[in-house]
Amino acid sequence: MTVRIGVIGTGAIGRDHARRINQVLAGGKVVALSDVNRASAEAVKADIAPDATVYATGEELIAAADVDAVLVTSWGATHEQYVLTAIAAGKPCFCEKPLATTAEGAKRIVDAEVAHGKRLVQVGFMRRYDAGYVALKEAVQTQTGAPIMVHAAHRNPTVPEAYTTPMAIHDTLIHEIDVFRWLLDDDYVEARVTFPRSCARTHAKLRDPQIVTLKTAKGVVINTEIFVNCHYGYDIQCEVVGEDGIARLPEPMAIQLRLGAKLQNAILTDWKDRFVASYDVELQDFLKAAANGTATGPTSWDGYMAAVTSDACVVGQEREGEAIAISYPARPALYA
Ligand code: NAI
Ligand code: NAD
Ligand code: ISE
Repeated sequence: MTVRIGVIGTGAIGRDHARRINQVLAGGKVVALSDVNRASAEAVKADIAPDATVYATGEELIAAADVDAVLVTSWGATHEQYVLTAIAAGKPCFCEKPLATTAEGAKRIVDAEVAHGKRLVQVGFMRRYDAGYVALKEAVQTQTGAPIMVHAAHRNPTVPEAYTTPMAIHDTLIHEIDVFRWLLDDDYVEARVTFPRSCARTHAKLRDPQIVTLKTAKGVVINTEIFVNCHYGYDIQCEVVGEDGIARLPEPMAIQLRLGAKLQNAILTDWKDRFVASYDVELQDFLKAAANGTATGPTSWDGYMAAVTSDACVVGQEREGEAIAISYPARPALYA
């Protein structure tokens, strides 16, 4: 079966996901596009999906009879309305992170999916599909002994002026928030934020870098540096310290050069390249489940837990150095 896909939001990642579906993966075809900037949807139609219909609104796209499943890749603040509309239409929906920009919004999605009675939503937490993180989880479960600490870093070379201090959490750290819950099979109880002096390359509305410390229910402490004007590259680091040893996330494959009296490995500069394979695998997983009218992978509940944790971290930014408690309701049976 070919799953007929509608894409809402055809910017950087919407375009890239449309390319994946039409040119890389099996079992799907982009038949519908929508973007508030209609020219962007028209450009994706011209370049990638010539047979697709361009709709004026995401709601019309979701309602279209020939759309079997939906990709929500518009700006974060618009995700909730489209995911709720897709659930109401009973159509599988892949939603880029964040599932919603507030915990209340994410909870409304959880409640709607639970009321529907069957999974329809997959959240775009692609790191769970990264071969490096999968190998790291295996090593943590079988070799290093019970985890005690995690040291991590999420570094972007640069960000635009519109990227402000809370976005370091909602937009960037959210990947670590999700992947460490999954990696450690644990939940968070406390968050704390510390700001070193800001780097020279940042702007007035962004304190960069920041250090976020999360504590889990099992007592693991995770320190993550978020540095989004690090200049030198796109760099994701992670080291898990266990009772018996330490496991480290592998570096992306790179040719080693002996050149000009230096031993060198190139460092990537773009998230699109760093996680290219994971995006392929997550969307292939989505197509497979959508063909059966359901969803798999990261759940609405994972999106909700990420939102609850993000909100606590943002409070932590406002109350530097203070421990902010994280609490959440019981997990519904649908996500057991
Ligand atoms: P973008 O700004 O390049 O693209 C967003 C597009 O959505 C724009 O074309 C915009 O016109 C459109 N749009 C905005 N509101 C809309 C609405 N109500 N209806 C239809 N279209 C709308 O942004 P980008 O970088 O593609 O990010 C999109 C989403 O993807 C965000 O949620 C972001 O967090 C997520 N993302 C995830 C990444 C990952 O590693 N998983 C990487 C980059 C982005
Ligand atoms: P972008 O700005 O390049 O694209 C967003 C697009 O959405 C734009 O074309 C915009 O016109 C459109 N849009 C905005 N509101 C819309 C609406 N209401 N209806 C339809 N279209 C709308 O942004 P992006 O970098 O592609 O990011 C988009 C989403 O993807 C964000 O949620 C972001 O967090 C997520 N993202 C995820 C990753 C990842 O690694 N998983 C990486 C980048 C972005
Ligand atoms: C972007 O939206 C992503 O999701 C990238 O994976 C992340 O590294 C970046 O900081 C975000 O802005």
